[in-house]
Amino acid sequence: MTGGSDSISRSRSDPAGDFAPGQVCRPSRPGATRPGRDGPASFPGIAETPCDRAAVASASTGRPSNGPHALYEPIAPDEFTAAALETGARSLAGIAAATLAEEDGLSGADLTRWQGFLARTALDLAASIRFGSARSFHGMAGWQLAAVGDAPAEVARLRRAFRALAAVVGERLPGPGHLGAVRLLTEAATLEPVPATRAAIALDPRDATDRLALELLQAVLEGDRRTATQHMERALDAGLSVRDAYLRVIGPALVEIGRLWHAGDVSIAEEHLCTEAMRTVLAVVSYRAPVARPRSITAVTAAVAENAHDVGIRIVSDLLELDGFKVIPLGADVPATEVARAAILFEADCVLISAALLCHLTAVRNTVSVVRASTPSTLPIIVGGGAFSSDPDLAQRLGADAVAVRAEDATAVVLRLLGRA
Ligand code: B12
Repeated sequence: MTGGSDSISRSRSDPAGDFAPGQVCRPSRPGATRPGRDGPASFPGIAETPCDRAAVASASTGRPSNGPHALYEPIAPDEFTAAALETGARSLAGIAAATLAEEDGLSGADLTRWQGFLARTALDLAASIRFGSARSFHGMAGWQLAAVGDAPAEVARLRRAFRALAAVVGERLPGPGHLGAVRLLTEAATLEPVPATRAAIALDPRDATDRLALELLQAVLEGDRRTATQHMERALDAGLSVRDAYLRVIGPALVEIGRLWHAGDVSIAEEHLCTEAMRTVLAVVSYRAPVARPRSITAVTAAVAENAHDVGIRIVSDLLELDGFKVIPLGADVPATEVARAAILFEADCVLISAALLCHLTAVRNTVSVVRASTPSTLPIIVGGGAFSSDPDLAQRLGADAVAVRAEDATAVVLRLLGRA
């Protein structure tokens, strides 16, 4: 996170019960009027531009799926440089952050935050270089730039941060491979934020499902899970399909909270609160799911080791169940050997693995290889999640049979691989 802030800028109440466009469709920055406290009732952080639904559909991760990075040269896979970057991530980040601190007068918590951000950037860079995917790194950097895109000073600081890391990597990393790392970082510093991104991931209160997502967010940010679940139950009673509840309400609501978090409009605690409350809403939705005609296909699903993001794969699991699969959901941070063990124990017909960040890709490769080594060679392994959004070709390089970035594509991909399409 570059924008982590402890400012609280969400609405405490919405007496008018209204998210009127224009009135509430605006980003809230720290220091701006606080709705519900010292200003008109509104939900913060909603972009002025109505969202582009097609873009939302294609960028379900909330990250840019294409962009200027397409202009740059590919990079060759380089294990040596990747390992050196991983080993040195914290110290390289420390030195780069010190340079940034000097240039920008940073100290205390700000400095620590940038140090953490740069260490994660070094790990993401390591994964991009290990698997030869310049597109992934540029996609991640483009998303970072876009997420602070309405704050020019933050964009400029982010560029300086990428340059500072490039300089340290150039000086300290051994071997000729460091030139590739320096190049990717330097290119990242020159990327333009993808202007559509902020609008594309924002919710439009004029759209019925977006509005429901806003109502849920409003309720959970007020610490009111009961109201959130009641909103959802009412919408389901009124005809909202379970599939749309997952894909058009809960998923976008979480992506929106990520955007607000990234922009510094909600705190980490508020994001945690929101994710936690959404689990309750998810439980209500899955309870309301119609029983599907069984297909006799068993799927083991898991977020790879060190991936704490399990809501995406939970949605994938629930959608597979809606489509008649028997699902064995293993949740977050699952060691490779345990994925393999579950695949054997439950006689899985397919395994679906989720990775949110680039630094999870090595664990994906490891999981694929452990599962392959202990299950029939015909068992399809499908990967997906945010880590693949900029470069779907990565799936093949990691040994998987297919990638499906969006949850709604999982069923079709599995059926195709099993020859049952
Ligand atoms: C909630 C959240 C967390 C929670 C996760 C809680 C939980 N139990 O899930 C916590 C607080 C733990 C967390 C931690 C971190 N997070 Co986080 N997190 C988020 C947030 C806000 C929402 C994630 C989410 O649930 N999204 C909604 C779901 C529905 O989307 P999804 O996961 O992408 O899944 C969809 C598709 O990708 C797809 N899919 C997913 N998996 C699979 C698998 C298959 C097989 C298929 C077919 C499809 C598929 O289906 C889903 C539905 O469409 C996102 C913001 C965002 N834009 O998503 C950031 C985000 C993903 N996190 C981010 C970061 C940086 C982190 C941390 C590194 C932060 C830190 N300082 O420590 C850590 C890393 C932790 C770790 N080791 O994994 C960044 C990643 C940026 C990047 N580099 O690309 C994001 C984008 C936020 C941001 N603004 O920068 N995070």
